[in-house]
This record gives sequence, C-alpha cells and structure tokens, in this order.
Amino acid sequence: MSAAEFILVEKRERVGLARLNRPKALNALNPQLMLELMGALDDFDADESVGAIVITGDERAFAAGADIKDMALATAVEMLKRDAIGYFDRIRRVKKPVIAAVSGWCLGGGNELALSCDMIVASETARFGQPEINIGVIPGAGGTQRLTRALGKALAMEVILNNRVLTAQEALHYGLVNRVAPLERYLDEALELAGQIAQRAPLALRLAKEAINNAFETSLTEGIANERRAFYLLFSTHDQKEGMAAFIEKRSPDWQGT
Ligand code: DAK
Repeated sequence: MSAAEFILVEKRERVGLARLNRPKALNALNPQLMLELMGALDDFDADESVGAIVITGDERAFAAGADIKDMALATAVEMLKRDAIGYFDRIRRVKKPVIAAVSGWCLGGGNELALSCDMIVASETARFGQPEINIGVIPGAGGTQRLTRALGKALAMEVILNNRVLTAQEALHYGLVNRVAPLERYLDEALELAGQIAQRAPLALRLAKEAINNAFETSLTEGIANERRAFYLLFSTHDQKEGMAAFIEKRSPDWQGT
C-alpha cells in the first residue's frame, strides 16, 4: 500500500502489526487514519504469509475516540455522506483473527474499534469507556450493541449513560478483555498470542472465527447449522487430512492453508 501517515505497519513472522500513530491527538480516529487502517487490514488479510493481525496504539492511548475537532461542526447530512466510521463495518469482514493490544485511553470510537476486534489484550493502565454522553451524543460505531453484548445491560447502561470508565482489571472481570499484562509486556503478550494463533490451520481458523461471530448474529438453531456445515466443509481440506494424520503418526502437522 502507499505510504501511510497515521498507521505504521510491520510484519513479525506470521503476525501483521498495525499501529495507530497520531500520538499528539491520543490517536483520535480521523477519516484518513481509518482509511489507512482499513488499507493495512485488507493488505494483511490478502497476504498468505500473515496468519493473524494485531492492532495497537501507544502506551498513553489506544485511541481516545473519533476526532471531535473533525466532526464538531458537521451537519447530519455531512456525517452521513462521509460515514468515516462506517469503516468499522469493514473490520468485521477481515477473515483472519484480529487482536487489539490496548494501553491507556480506549474511549468512544477507540473502544468501538477494540470491540470490533476478535480479542483484546490490555495493559494494566488501560481504561475503557464510552464518553460520548459528555459531548451530547451516543456511541455511533456499535458501542450500544457490542458493549451491551459483552458486559450485559446493567453495566453497559452505566458506561454509556454515565461515563463509567472501566479499569483493565474491571474489564477483565467483566469479560471485555482476554487478559491484562504489565505495561511493558502487553504488546509482547498480544504478539505472542497472535503468533500462536497464526501457526494454526488457516481455513479452520477462518471458519471458527466466522462461526463464533455468528453466535451474535443468528438464532441458536441457525448458528449450530452453520457451524455443522463449516465442520463438514473442513473435511474437504488438505489440512484436515494432514492434522488427523499427524495426530495418528505422533508428529507436528504441516499446514498448507488448503
Ligand atoms: N478528538 C480529538 N482530539 C482529541 C481527542 C478526540 N477524541 N481526545 C484527545 N484529543 C486531543 C486533545 O484535544 C489534546 O490536543 P491539544 O489540545 O494538545 O491540541 C490532546 O489530544 C491531548 O489530550 P488532553 O490534553 O485532553 O489529554 P488529557 O490526558 O488531559 O486527557 C482524555 C485525556 C482522553 C481524558 C481527554 O483527552 C478526553 O476526554 N478526550 C476526549 C474523549 C472522548 O470524548 N472520546 C469520545 C469521542 S466521540 C460515528 C461513529 C462513532 C463515532 C463518531 C462517528 N459515525 C457512525 C459517523 C465516535 C464518536 C466518539 O468517539
């Protein structure tokens, strides 16, 4: 992709790492940053040498929300036409596992970005919130839906209606994040987790991710039927034959992604 201003990308073995890079604005999400992020995710998703993706910010902030200065004077029609945060829908279409490595502020659209990922690894300093109520609006990129599914109604009401900010430990307790690590370790832990996942059979990973996400989008009957079809489909892959043969032969599997 062309040189990006607000996203730094690198590859660490089979992990694609995208860093939000607007530190002076606490990584506030403006349209250009979102566009660059989506470009990076699309590139990693298409790259067969990448098995999993990590999105991170810096120690002070994962992201302090959508850029308030950018939208303060916008009209409803302008917001609708730009639909900059509509990019969030594209994150859901990334086929590979995506992990958010969160430190510091993770607020508003930043929290919605983290919630759009598949897993979250937090530093002890991470703070999660939806402070839109303070500026006269509500979450607009899925927060009322994803946070409520993650936390339950009672706590989501407090977070969204009264700007309750959750500490990393609270977020762990309520199941919002997968794990909490010391500040100096959170990114390494996220990269290690992504690295382990990236070693696994790619097509099984893809269908497993899809099936889990289905749990939030369909009825139980439909979700189970989808899961079963995906399970049967995997029996047409090389990697299913290889995985089961490797088990029987007591050796490590050699995944081909086919
Ligand atoms: N936007 C723009 N700039 C921001 C920002 C933000 N969200 N957050 C921080 N900054 C900037 C500050 O203005 C400041 O810039 P300068 O004044 O130095 O130029 C710099 O980052 C450092 O911030 P502070 O000086 O305020 O730092 P503190 O440590 O004192 O405070 C803070 C940190 C995170 C508590 C504070 O900065 C803060 O309250 N920030 C705003 C947090 C917030 O309200 N976030 C929610 C934003 S609304 C949509 C869907 C979704 C959304 C939008 C549209 N569509 C479907 C279209 C999402 C909306 C939101 O996220």
